[in-house]
Amino acid sequence: MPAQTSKRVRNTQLRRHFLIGNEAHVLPHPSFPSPPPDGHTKGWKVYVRPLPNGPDMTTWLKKVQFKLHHTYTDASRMIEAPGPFEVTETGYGEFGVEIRLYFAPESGEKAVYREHYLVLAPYGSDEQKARQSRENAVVAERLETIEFNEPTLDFFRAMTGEEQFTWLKVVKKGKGKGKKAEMVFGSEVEPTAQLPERPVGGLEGGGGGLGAGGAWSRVYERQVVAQLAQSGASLEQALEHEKREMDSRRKKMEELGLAIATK
Ligand code: SLL
Repeated sequence: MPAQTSKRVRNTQLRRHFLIGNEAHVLPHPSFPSPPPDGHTKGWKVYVRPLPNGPDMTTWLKKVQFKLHHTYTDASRMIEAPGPFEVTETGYGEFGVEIRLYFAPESGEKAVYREHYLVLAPYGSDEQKARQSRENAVVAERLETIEFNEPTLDFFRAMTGEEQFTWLKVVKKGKGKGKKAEMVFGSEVEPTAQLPERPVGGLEGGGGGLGAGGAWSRVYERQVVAQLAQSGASLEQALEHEKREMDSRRKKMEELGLAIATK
């Protein structure tokens, strides 16, 4: 474990949401070399990404190792901050990408492991599949959460600081002579470390995934969870969702003053 640089903040938990996923396209595709390598039918990108409008990921995430299928040369790919934390490749088959997340040294936390099974073929309902084929784009991503329990003081300071949102700011030109340019948030939506309750911006139809310019929300999260469950890609996600649903149902019942006998 990396050296711990400051004492820990008791009874405190820091949480960050982020995305792990992949996009995939049938070759030939403008983002990939043509002609493709022999036998390669798909171009794809696997990634670890911040939520749109979320705090800077590199406050806590310093490098990401993506371990590809052994049929790839240099199967182990290390991506250092500032990223983007992604690997772009071509190939013919799906496999589980092993992902290791390495944290900021001041966190005193050791690396954690995640897996993302590449999804290269259209999935979901018939309409969703048709849309993915029509647009030649499959996106399979999920919301991930990382928790830091009793963080070190240094890490706590970094994770609660304003600077994490600087990356969302854009330069706004001052109006009139002599007026200074200032840094403002580029979006109409306040930046937040929480999940937005509703989609931010457009989100037409399902199945296409979030994409680069999209937005995340609890509403969308539920759509994705349903999709994943349907495609059988992640039973665990569905269970998580169910658990949250159960908790909120329980809360509602409690609010209604109903006694629940559980143990
Ligand atoms: C499958 N069990 O057959 C999987 C294996 C392997 C993917 C998938 C190789 C790329 C290369 C490639 O696409 N490997 O030749 O560099 O579906």
